[in-house]
Amino acid sequence: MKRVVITASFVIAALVIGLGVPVHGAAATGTIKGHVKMTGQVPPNPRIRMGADPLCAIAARRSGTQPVQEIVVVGSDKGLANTFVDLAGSFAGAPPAPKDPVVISQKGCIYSPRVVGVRVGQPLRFVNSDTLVHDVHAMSTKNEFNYTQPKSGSVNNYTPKTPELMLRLKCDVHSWMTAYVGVEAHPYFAVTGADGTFTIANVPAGRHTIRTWHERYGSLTQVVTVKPGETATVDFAYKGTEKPTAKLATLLVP
Ligand SMILES: [Cu+2]
Repeated sequence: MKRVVITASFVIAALVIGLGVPVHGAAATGTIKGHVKMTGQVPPNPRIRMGADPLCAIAARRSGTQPVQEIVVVGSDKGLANTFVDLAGSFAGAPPAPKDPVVISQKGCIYSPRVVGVRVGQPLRFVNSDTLVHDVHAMSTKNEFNYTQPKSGSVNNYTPKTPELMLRLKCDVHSWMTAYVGVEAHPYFAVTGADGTFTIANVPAGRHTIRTWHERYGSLTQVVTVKPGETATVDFAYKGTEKPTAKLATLLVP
């Protein structure tokens, strides 16, 4: 009799576990596509004066264009580039962080990309592509590092330990150099491209809070419902009159 009870318990346990596993794994996720727009007047970006380091000034002259702080970059159809987009909340079943590093280069004394996302546990790689010294410094108490990169080809890796929105980088040699890194515990994030569009794939089906972050205009939030195997569309619009929050003000470049 005892054996029968134990066997029955196993069967019930197996059924319960089985019910928790999606039958059609791929179909239990969907895609979010969106467009971030700047509907107001587009302000000019500040020019970067690189005279403090003649080697940077020479590199900039060689590039043939006057370098600017690419704070508000608007493409066709008023799409706002360099906007970080992510889902709020935690996702226990998310796939593990990729092993491939997210690379931030320093070329012509400018960080590229300016806005990027990385997973906790995924390497962030800094590469010096200039023939002069840079110093990558995290303005952070959650993910602290400071790497002096003395020459062309210098490489350092840092693996973030804690989620952080947003981690600001600055160069201790060149005050104008700025980049922002969204450090995420899950993979559901993106950065808008030159046309302001973004795609977040393989999102678990359900209702999610989706939010944006822009270095000048701050955050916008919406709720989106993702259906299995379908694409949900979310559009955001900044007016251009948004006041930077206190935290944003401390991040803004001079
Ligand atoms: Cu530098």
